[in-house]
Amino acid sequence: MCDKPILHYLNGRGRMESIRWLLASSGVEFEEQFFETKEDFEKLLNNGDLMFQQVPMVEMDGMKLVQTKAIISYIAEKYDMYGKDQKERAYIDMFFEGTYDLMVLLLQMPFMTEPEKEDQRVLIKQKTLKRYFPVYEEVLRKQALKKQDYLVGNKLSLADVHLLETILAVEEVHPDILHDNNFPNLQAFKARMSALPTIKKFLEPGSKRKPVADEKYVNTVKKVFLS
Ligand SMILES: N[C@@H](CCC(=O)N[C@@H](CS)C(=O)NCC(=O)O)C(=O)O
Repeated sequence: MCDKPILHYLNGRGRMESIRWLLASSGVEFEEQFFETKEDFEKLLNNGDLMFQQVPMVEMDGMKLVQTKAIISYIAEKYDMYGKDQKERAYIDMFFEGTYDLMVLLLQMPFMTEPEKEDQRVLIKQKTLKRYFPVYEEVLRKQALKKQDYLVGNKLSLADVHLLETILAVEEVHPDILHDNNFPNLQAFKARMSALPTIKKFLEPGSKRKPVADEKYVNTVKKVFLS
């Protein structure tokens, strides 16, 4: 019997990647069971393991957890990444939802046609610069005045982990976005966060972090879910 969480998904980012980030940042080791074919996915379905016939699914603590945000909340709570009280948790949720909305735009991109991808690139830049990054820059600026390194309280939380994941994902599309647009606090945050031992390890080659979706992955997703 395996005590580590077991993550059931494809061998790619998708909705599972933020769960991988959160576990890894919390210093929690996990196993992964990938499926590559429609038949593999159907096996899980036929076993009745997927409450809504969807993944991600995470086996932990005797449960088969589904629904990404429910899984993330459970893990954040369990590993003390969810603030010290209800108010901190409300802010963590708001910050997380903001970066999650931006991340959805990024996750959609590999599945688009080339002209659609170009439009999406523009949309991501516009939303990043006008809506999302200024919020986090300002929060971090105020936190820095109080000598606090994180978005909420003075402790690493889900909000920080997901912000770093999102910054790195946006940079894959717009590499100079932080530097060219005067986000000094986000730049400092990125450097600090990337140096935390658990995160540093996750960022190193050979970790369970997944690469940006390539054509092979896109085809696998289509084969498994859309054929
Ligand atoms: N609300 C769910 C959505 C999950 C979802 O759409 N999963 C996709 C794969 S990323 C899936 O299982 N699709 C198959 C289907 O919906 O039949 C969540 O956030 O976990």
